[in-house]
Amino acid sequence: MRLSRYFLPVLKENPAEAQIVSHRYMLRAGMIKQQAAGIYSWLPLGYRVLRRIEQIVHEEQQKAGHIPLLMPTLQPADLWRESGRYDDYGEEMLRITDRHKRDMLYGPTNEEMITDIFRANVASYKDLPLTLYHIQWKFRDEIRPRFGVMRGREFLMKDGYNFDIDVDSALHAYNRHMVSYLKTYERMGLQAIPMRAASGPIGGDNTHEFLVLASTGESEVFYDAAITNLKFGDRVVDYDNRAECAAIVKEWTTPYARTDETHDEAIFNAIPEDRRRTSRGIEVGQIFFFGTKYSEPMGAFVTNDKGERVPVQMGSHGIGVSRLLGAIIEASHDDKGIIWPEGVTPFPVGIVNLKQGDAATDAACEGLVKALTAKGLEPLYDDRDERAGAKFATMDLIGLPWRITVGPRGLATGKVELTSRRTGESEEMTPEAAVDRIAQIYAGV
Ligand code: P5A
Repeated sequence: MRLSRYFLPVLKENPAEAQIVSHRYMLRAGMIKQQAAGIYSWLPLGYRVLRRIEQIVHEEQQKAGHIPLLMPTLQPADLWRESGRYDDYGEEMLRITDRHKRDMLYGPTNEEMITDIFRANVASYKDLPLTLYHIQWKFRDEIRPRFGVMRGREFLMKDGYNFDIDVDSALHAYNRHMVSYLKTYERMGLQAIPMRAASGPIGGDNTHEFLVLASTGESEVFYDAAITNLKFGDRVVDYDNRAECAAIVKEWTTPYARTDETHDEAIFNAIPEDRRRTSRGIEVGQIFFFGTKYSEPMGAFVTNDKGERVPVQMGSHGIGVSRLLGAIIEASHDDKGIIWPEGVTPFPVGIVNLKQGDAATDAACEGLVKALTAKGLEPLYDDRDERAGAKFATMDLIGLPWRITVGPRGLATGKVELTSRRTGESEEMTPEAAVDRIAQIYAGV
């Protein structure tokens, strides 16, 4: 992509309304534009990152055997009357009346709708286990939307729902979700710690939140420092293997880690003092097991192997897809801008032409664009007629993890410069070597 033809409306000044760094950088880097309190347009650069995050979520969900579908954003109120949540949900629910005076709502979550889909189509244990999920916009009329996409009113969520014949199978689905989430967040360059939490309006007793440690997080968290040493790495998981999934869950849930809602001072104080940590965290996901809370009142029953009709056991599992952009930036930035992890970067590499209009530098840049694109690594090429300083500042702000700088001085000896955004270290090499290095870096992502 040529920057001269792209739409990247960067801001020079710090927007006054942004209180935290991720919000500030998302506005300055031209990723989002606020349209109303807590409601944003996703400009091209932000949209690219959002799509990358979605793609990782899809890949990891499907590896776990979960099936994508798409439900609408608008829902009939009657479904929520069946579960009893229409009145309970309160002012966070955006209620709408259509032209026929039917009560509708903009879905804050989809437990009722998915239960309706299930009951209309599944009647036997033979069709279980089943986990369906979608990535769809939600609306919660938060009283204090703030911090940009972190606490929006309209936000993108991955929400998945498991249907199982008995409690053990449903707990396996819970474990499968925890395992797949650990892998998902690691691929985004994040450490998200599962913590015992409270279930709120979704229900059930068994629930974990996934928290990214950050001083700007809205939750207070307490944990044993030992948990921060755990890495998922490149384990290949057999998601049908209950013992294997349970063992991974045990590994991550044995060290103490809880939000303030479930924090227990006595257990916490039993951890050796040098490992006790109190911090703030950003909630990037939550998983729930709630059994028959929806299936029972909504009549989602199946016949079991004894021919009896039993309510299906359920859980639901969410990832804050749009919130993740903010969380990743909070966890990965410096005073010049964002530093995208390779897994989610909008472009794998930027190319800076130091002498636009010079035949040799232009040709070298075009050559790099071609070679990288041929390897599926579309670069962002800054071909604007701008000073080098301004080009570097833009690249630093938008945070591409790698930059190739092309100038007449280097080209005189056949070299370009490859720079890491994270370390700031640069290395001179031939354009071919730079392309190979970038390809090598992204081969493992
Ligand atoms: C699980 C999936 C649920 O809604 N029902 C379906 C369950 N869980 S949750 O914890 O309430 O939400 C899941 C994740 O969505 C993100 N999130 C938000 N992101 C941005 N702005 C908001 N206002 C907002 N509210 C929730 C969080 O990451 C949360 O973990």
